[in-house]
Amino acid sequence: APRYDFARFEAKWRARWEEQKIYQVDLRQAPRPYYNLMMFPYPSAEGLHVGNFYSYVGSDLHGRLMAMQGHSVFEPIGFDAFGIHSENFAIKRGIHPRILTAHNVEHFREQQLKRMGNRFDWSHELNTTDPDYYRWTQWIFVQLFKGGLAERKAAPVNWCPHDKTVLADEQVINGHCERCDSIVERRWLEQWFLKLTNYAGRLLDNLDSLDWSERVKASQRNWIGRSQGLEFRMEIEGKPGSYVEVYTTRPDTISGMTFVALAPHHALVTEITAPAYRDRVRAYQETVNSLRTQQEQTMTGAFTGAYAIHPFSGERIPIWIADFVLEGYGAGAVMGVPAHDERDFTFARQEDLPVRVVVQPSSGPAIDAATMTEAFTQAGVLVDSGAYTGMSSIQAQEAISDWFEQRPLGRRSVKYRLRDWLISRQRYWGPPIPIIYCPEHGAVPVPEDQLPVVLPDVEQWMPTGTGVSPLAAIEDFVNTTCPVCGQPARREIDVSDNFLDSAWYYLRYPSSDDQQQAWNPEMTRRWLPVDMCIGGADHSVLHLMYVRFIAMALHDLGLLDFSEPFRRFRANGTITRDGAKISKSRGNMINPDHYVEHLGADAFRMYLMFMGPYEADGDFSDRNIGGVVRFLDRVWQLVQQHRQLTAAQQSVTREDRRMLHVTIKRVTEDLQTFKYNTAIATLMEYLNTLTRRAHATDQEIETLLLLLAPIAPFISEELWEQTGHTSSIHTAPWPVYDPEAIQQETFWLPIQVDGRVRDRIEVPADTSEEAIKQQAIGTARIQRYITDRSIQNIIYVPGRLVNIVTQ
Ligand code: ANZ
Repeated sequence: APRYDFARFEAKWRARWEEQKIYQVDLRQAPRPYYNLMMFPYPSAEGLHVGNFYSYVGSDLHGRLMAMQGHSVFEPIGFDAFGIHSENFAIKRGIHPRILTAHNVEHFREQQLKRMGNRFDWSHELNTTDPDYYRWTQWIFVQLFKGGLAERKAAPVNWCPHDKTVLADEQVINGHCERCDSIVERRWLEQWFLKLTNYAGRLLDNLDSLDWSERVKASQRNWIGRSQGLEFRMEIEGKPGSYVEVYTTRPDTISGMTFVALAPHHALVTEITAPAYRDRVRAYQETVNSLRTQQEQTMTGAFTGAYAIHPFSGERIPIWIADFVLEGYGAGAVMGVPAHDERDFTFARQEDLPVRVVVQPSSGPAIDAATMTEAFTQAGVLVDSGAYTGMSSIQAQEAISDWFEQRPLGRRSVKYRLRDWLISRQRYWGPPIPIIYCPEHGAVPVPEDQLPVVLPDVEQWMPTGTGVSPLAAIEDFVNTTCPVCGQPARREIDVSDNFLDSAWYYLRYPSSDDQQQAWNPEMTRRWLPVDMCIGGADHSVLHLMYVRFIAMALHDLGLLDFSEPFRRFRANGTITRDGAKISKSRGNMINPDHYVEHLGADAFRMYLMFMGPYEADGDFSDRNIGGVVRFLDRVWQLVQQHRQLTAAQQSVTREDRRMLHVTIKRVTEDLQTFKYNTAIATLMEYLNTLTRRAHATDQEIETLLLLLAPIAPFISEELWEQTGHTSSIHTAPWPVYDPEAIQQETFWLPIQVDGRVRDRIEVPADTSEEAIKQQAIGTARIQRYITDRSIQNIIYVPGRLVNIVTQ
């Protein structure tokens, strides 16, 4: 028989599905809404990569299963087409991002997404660069601004001195420019921030009750970085009324403080620096504008000539400025305890500052300041700490915190490492931030009926090299009037971060054709929150944090009923090659189109899902892809042979029936729990079982096709039609197993002694002949008949009877 001609049938079904719109749901009527979301792609690189494919196919398997199980599944897709990814790609090609993006979107949609066999509902396609979309991105910004959640302040940006451009944080790899590897500097600019930190506590606490992959929740907890400590102030020598405030998580180590360090640009620096140190401090502040790389072990700093007064001992403690102290964290200042903090230890050794041990391990050898080579950072027992000597670290932390709170010179406080979200980008390819600056009225949001602020279509779109957005040069754009007073005013020239576009797209899909509002309340009530979102774990902390934050903020502003966007989230594994992440720079790219072209979408889908557990990371190799191709061919052959059979030739045993139902059960449960690889293995075994038999039944063939449908949607659809079905397999109901059929079958056997029935036994269907004979002679009743006779023979007629012949 001829082999399965995937190219012909995949083309046939793509066209048919599109024409019959079988993947479009009527959003207003659908009886059992189920929103199956996948992360929309950046249409930036050469095309979808194998990681996108892997994620999308796995998500589609879920959507298809839910649909066959009776849900009205909405599976939309779109393009996250603004931002640095698209713009950098445009820079590399020297093509205007508008032209290149449109071209890429076309390629992604027609050549890739439509071929992969996902049940996308294209009638709700989104593109974030579409003014109909970013109008609402801007509208959201205005709502946040009005709600006090958008704020403008001076902040450092990453500046690449070689490329002469501002970089997004994601483009700074260990302090170096992602593109040219120069050390990134920082520059100060007025920037817009969204107040993510207002939500730190809720973003953290809600995680406990979210049905999300644990690995994502763990990353988010870590990124939010809650810590509990003491904030306290110390007097500055010779400056009554001036204090330096520090934050510590180890108040028990306070007697070991030998210096104080401020962030280099701390507000106190100018005030406290002694005249003799001013030049050196100023020079240091300038050099420190180069960001340190994370691997760098050396730290830099400068002495201010000023001293703080130790709150317990009254000693003079030198105040330094140092680059390891972060500006925006805690109080932007630390008490330096070299003996018990690694960074402080490194800094003290370098600057020759004293090391004073005040915590000793509760068991084992004591620490000696003169010989220690690294800080002792664990809890222990206090020494040389006045009234606190002898306490455990835990006791001392409480007692010392109490001491400060009673004065009051300090308070216990909770800090989060999470920062506010800097959304200003001094770039071209994004939605202009909808703000107008009026000399009289300050920053005024663009009135909502004037949105969108359209991104001007200009020739000079490349980064300018001045650190200022290319939009600054466009007079028509910049010059406007104040919405409040009508006087001349200037527009904001920065665009917003690409992550803002993707922080709300899921809200827009169901309402994609609504021109009046960002999301239609009725659609939103019916379809949201998203039932299942599946995507890469690499988005654990940026995208997936922002999406939660925006939902919470919109909820608090009264614009959404819910505050968590996704009921469930599952992270698919990351595909690697020889353990390394796949990337263009490593030259280990895998071209999914090649496989689709040569082996078919079904085979590639099935192979990707067969490689390993869907949620686990794993290496890609196409070594075993031939096995999947052969499997599909054998399914094809089996069905071709089956079509020759007459109904009379079909028969099943109890065991055949049991296998059928066991297969349904296993495949269903594995698909539901994302064990796609074992579901496929079960189907492979089942195919072997069927091919070994002379004749499979219609029901067995149908079930095989139904179970295969989510994984290999094309071949299953074609064979479904060939076996006489007139409507799509993808709208057919999912098979349900019969719990009774999967029980091990048993049967009753009459036992004769010399041809007369004397007893009956119940035995499992697969019991061996020997075991049956043993059981037959062992029953109490049979024993009575045979005790005084000798057994000449035991005859077993399979499934019918046992006859014991005596002498
Ligand atoms: C003194 C001390 C002694 C500290 C000791 C630790 C161990 P987390 O857990 O991350 O919150 N710190 C405080 N503010 C800082 C800033 N702006 N930049 C850099 N480091 C800062 O860490 C809190 C600890 O980090 C604080 O506790 C402080 O050092 C440091 F044996 O204070 B500790």
